This record gives sequence, C-alpha cells and structure tokens, in this order.
Amino acid sequence: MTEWQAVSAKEAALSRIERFVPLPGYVEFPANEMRERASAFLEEVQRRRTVRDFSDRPVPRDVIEMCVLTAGTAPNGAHRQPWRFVVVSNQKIKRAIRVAAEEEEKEFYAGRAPDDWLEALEPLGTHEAKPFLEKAPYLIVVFAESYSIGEGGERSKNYYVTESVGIATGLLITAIHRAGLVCLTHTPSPMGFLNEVLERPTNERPFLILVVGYPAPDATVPNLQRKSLDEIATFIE
Ligand code: IYR
Repeated sequence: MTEWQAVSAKEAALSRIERFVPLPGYVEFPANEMRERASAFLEEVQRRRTVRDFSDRPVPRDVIEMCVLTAGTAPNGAHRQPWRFVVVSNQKIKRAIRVAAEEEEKEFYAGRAPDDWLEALEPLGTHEAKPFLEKAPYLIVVFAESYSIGEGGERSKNYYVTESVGIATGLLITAIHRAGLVCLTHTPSPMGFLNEVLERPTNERPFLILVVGYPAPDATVPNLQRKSLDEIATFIE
C-alpha cells in the first residue's frame, strides 16, 4: 500500500463514522422564556424531598427504565460511562439486601460511628432498621466501574469515576422526582455485601442504593431548610 492509499483508507474508515457531527438537538430560548423555564424547574426540584416511608404500590418498569436512561446521559470521564445500575424488584433479593444492610447498620449505630457523626444524624431520626429496603417496589443499586473489562478480558482505565457516577446519580434522582416518584439515597457502610448478593464482578464498586417508589400515605420528612443563594454561591464579576 502506498502512502496516499493508506491515508485515503484511513479517511474512508473515518467517513463511515464521523468523529465530529454538528451539535444535535440544541434549542435556544429567548431570555424571558429561559427565565421562565429556569424558574419553573427550580420550583419543581424545590419540591423534591428524600423520603424514608414508602408504599409498596407497584411502579411501572418502563418509567424506571427511562429514569435509568436519563442517568446514562451524564457527562463522564473520557466517555467511559463507568456505571452499572442494578434494578432490583425481586422480593427475595430485596430481603437479602435488607438483612445484610441492617447487620452493618446495627454495628454502625451501636459504636462504629463516631459520636459527632451520630449527633449530626440525630435531626434526621435515622436508625438501624431499614424496612424500606423490602417495602419499596424498586431498589436501584448504583455501581461505579473502577476499571472496564473488554470482550477479551483486557482491563482499561476509567477516569473521574466517582465524579461521573455522582453526576449520573443526580440525574437519576431528578428523573425519578420528575416522574412523580420519591427516592432515598441509602449508603450502608461498608457496602461490599452488594457485590455478593447481586453477583457483580470485582471491577464494580457499590456507590449507593437508591430506594424508589411512592411515598406511604402518612410519610413524614424532617423539617429542614435549604441554604440561600448567598450561602451556596459566590459571584466574581
Ligand atoms: N448509613 C447510615 C447512616 C447515615 C449516614 C448519613 I451521612 C445520612 O445522611 C443518613 C444516614 C443509615 O443509612 O442509616
């Protein structure tokens, strides 16, 4: 193959799959409409609360699928998409997760947690009993892929894994809220048992459990205030 033949073969390969395409689907709004949209979205997410009292009413699986696909749109390191969402509705597996989580939590609340941590949790009224892990219709167990394993078993590095999975989880929580469901971010510590119960490989590290469903009719939440703009933002102009 001559040099120019090699170059044109490369170009041909590239022209089959364009490396860059025009920005698809971007929509610009006039400033006033932008303001209205930002304000309506703020109002909608301000209504989101973390809920611990769940109903056992079933939730349509296709809604959960769309929420997971939404999570998968998150920006992420080198586009490795280093996440795996294990969606559990199986009653036996939910029970196994509850039993294992409560075992860890018992130790946490009975002494493993330092006093300052327990004091910080006091206003939330949390304790070692985790009935929601069995009652809620869905547990979405989020795993972070510390590294990827290719078809032939070769390992490749992932980048900014925690940041990527954190952003994806934020989108997942927002999508669940937008759909009219509630969720709870639950982080039993340590979470290694999730690999065993869910039979996940060792390159997947449990990130958190998202408990998803309808709130119980008598659900209550702690009376919390969110920080103001001044408290969370600094503008340098
Ligand atoms: N994992 C424990 C403790 C816990 C920790 C934090 I930080 C919270 O915001 C809430 C709970 C539990 O789930 O009870």
